[in-house]
Amino acid sequence: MPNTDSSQPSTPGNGASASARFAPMVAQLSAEIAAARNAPELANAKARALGKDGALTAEMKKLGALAPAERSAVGRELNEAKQAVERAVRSREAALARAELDARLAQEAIDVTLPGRGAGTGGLHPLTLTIERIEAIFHSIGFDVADGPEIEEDFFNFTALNTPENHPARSMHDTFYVDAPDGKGGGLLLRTHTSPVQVRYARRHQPPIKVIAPGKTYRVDSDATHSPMFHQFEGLWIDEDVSFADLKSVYADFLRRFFERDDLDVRFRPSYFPFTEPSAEIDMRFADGPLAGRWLEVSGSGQVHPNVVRNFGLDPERYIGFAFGSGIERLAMLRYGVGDLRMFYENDLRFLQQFNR
Ligand code: 2U9
Repeated sequence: MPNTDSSQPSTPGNGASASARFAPMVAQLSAEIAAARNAPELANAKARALGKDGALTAEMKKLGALAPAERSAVGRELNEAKQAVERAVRSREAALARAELDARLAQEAIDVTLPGRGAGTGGLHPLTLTIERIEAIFHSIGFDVADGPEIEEDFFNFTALNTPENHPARSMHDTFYVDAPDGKGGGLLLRTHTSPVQVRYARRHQPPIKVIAPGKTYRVDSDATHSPMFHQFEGLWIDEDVSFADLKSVYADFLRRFFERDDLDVRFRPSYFPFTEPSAEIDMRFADGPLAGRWLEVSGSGQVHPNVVRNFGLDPERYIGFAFGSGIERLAMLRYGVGDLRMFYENDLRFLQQFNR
């Protein structure tokens, strides 16, 4: 194989046509030009031959001192020498450019035989998967799914839920308030629960009312088990003759289907919420597995307070309501065995991809 690496210096090829008088000089200059390894070296070699202080330029300057007859002969030979050197420069320029292109092509080569990277279709977030699962279960037993604004009016978030201004329970629901352009509060805030969705829904529908409201909620709270933005779903069931027994069977059935297991006990523990009376925490307990035997708090619940039923425009003497509220992150952590709530919000693909296989 001949050496085709044109970035390497080569022997001068075309100085030979210059006449004998300047042949050694042309050979020397052409060799320097051919030895240039890059553009700056080539520019230097060219300057040494043809520049202001170059070797051939010096010969040109000597022409004036010659006799007229000799001057034209030497001048012609000098011209030929100059052209020979210029050809050497152009030839080296072309070789360097070709070498640079070859190097780039080699470096940027694409191996078209490699397998493709795939379409990268993405997948649903584990909290979205959990919400879809909750919706499907409640939908299958006749519950409607509702949503509403995350920026709420004070009335729907608090007052309609039996939590008037200055009620001590408001301090447990500290949230983010929206400034109106006029500098006044405007009465808008980030909702602290999805209950306002059900208030809006109940004011537009007639009993029997069976609805769940999943979505984002906000509180001033941030640690390993609390995030200022989190998700919850709440359920509301209003009719003339529902009872705590109905609430318990619906919620226990939900838990068994959500966790896909039957070895699950449910208990109600007395509690307090301003919008329900009486109120209860719902605890559950697995018989088997790593969490076996431990009571785990999974929801709040209660009979909807008569004042709240009245705020729906309904007569609390005729209608009775039951409600529950559960944190979606908490249920997802228990179902998937996730130890830290913050993993849901960090967008680490190594975590997220595990839910879409
Ligand atoms: C209406 C009336 C009453 C919903 C309820 C709870 C109890 C409750 C918390 C559980 C964990 C919120 O995500 S959490 O921090 N919720 O304890 N929620 S009763 O009661 C309602 C809802 C709507 C109209």
